Amino acid sequence: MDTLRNCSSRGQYDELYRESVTEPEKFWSKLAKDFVWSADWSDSVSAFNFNTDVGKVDVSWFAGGKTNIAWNCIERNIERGCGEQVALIWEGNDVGEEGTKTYSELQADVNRLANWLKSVGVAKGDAVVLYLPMIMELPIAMLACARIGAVHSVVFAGFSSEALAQRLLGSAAKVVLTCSAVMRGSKHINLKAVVDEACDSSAEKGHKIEHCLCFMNERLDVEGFLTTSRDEHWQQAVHAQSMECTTEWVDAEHPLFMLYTSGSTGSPKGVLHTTGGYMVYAGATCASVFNMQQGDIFWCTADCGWITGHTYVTYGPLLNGAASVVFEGVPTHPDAGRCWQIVDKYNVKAFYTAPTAIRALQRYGNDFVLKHQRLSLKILGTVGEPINPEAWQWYSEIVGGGRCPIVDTWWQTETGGHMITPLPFAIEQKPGSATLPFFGVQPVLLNDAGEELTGEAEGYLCFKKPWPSMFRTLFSDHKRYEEAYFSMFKGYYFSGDGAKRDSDGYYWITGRVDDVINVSGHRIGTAEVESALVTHQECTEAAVVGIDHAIKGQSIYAFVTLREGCVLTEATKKALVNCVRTVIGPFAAPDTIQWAPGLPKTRSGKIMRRILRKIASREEDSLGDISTLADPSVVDALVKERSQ
Ligand code: 6R9
Repeated sequence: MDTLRNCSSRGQYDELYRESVTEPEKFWSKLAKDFVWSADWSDSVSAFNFNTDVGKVDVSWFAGGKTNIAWNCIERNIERGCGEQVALIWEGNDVGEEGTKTYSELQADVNRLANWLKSVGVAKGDAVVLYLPMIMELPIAMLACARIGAVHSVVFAGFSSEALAQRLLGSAAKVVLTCSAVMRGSKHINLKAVVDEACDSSAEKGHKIEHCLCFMNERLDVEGFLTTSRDEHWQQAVHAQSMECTTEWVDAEHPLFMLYTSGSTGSPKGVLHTTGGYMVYAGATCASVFNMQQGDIFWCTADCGWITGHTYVTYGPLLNGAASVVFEGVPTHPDAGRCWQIVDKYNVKAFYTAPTAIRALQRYGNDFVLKHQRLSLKILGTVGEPINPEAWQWYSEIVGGGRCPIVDTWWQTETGGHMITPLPFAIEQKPGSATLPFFGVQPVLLNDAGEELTGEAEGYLCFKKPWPSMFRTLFSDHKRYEEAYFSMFKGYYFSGDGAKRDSDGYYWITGRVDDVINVSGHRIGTAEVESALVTHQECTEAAVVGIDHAIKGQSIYAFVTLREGCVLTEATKKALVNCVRTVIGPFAAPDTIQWAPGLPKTRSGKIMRRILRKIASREEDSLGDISTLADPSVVDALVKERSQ
């Protein structure tokens, strides 16, 4: 890993990159050897097939090798003499709420919880659902699953009970881990009630949750949170367990976790990641992109409910022996200086957040930043959506004081780790560009005909070769995996994003080319929001699009058609928004709801969202070709309706 950490010039990057793509086996095995394996992998480091004409899409890395990622995150550091070093730093919602865990303490907690999981029958390969806020028990629970070879499925604690129920069913988990309640900003959220509803709903559909372990949030007065016979009090149950737990050494290709994400069609997809390749890549990207060294203080503001939290709150930092900040609150509570106060409090070296947070904080003005020192900061990172150059400049000049490189990291739930990103001290940055591929990553831009474009170009962002942390399948739906990602361009993984390459070979992500909306860095499928809207009894049809939003990047604009005789009153709009909050969660709520006397459809009945996007963005002057519409007059009707 030191070779990666020491890469500090463009020449060194070019050289290492060349080696990574010409001799990937050598390159990746060298890095993998930094970790502890109980059995070596066989001769070939990786094997793959991306083309369904040739057979099943299949990817493997380090096959034959055996390892355990929890061991590599914990014992490997303890054996290096870092047991007393801090592994997790917890900062609560309110100022003054705080806590830490050393690597040795983490080991004890992980083992106790792993033993509890075993005591209720969780075995290697079983799924466990985690519905937890950002408290240290969340990374601890992930590691406890990994310790025994169980597969964690973290569900972001902002999802509704229906969305949680869907994921409980989807993963076939029998055990769920949660927390009594939590504060987010000034909002009190009763998580346990959400879990109860979800378990009941899942039981109605024939899937019974047998055990629910509930962490008692002692900061909040939640009486009677143990409501059913499946419930157990976390602290009491876990305290009774032994601190010793046998590590389950698993095959490199043993599933580590699944994580649901939104696609352009259908229900959310259970992206499945395996152990060995994910571990090596999470460790390598952290070492490189955040220049992470043992003992560093690293803060990624993402929630562990998303992939960014998996790789850059939990696994990556611990694999590098760093201390990872777990922040329960929001950046504007109690005021917009909270992040910089935390940076100073813990001497954070690298800070990693989403452009939406940067834009939101920028709006509060510079004073909130400038009243804190921020001298410990060396690297600033962004992820989740394209960053506009104004926000980039503000981040660089005001937050970073002009001293910190900005790493604009492009990647996805599916990719497991950074794919296109600057290395902080080796690659010159350009505001708004994710710059160049990470080691071993070979992006290609394709045109509509599936031809590779060379030089300066714009096209579909695809990958022809696998990288270690690539997802291996969609949980129990390999066919959908092939159809959703490998059928559009035979022989390529298609990311769903468009990108441009400039004359320096730098990549500029232009955003999703499918129907996925990116609100505040959260991926939301149009189909999911539409099916939530039509759960309202008066709503017969809905079509949603994303439109530009100054802070959130995109916001959701919904067109709805109601039953004959029904009127879209303010109350109905509210009720429709509530349907989305209930089915998905508050973060997916549309900002605008417009009545649609009809929707622009092709003769085959496909909604043309391109046209709706133009109408919603008030750009009807540039509608383009509407001749394929079954009824072109709906366009005028929608424009008229919008202006009312
Ligand atoms: C890690 C994560 C993935 C989608 C991706 C793209 C967008 C992420 C970006 C970016 C431009 C960046 N995206 N990082 N767009 N520049 N630096 O966010 O995963 O939630 O799966 O979202 O986010 O559109 O396809 P995920």
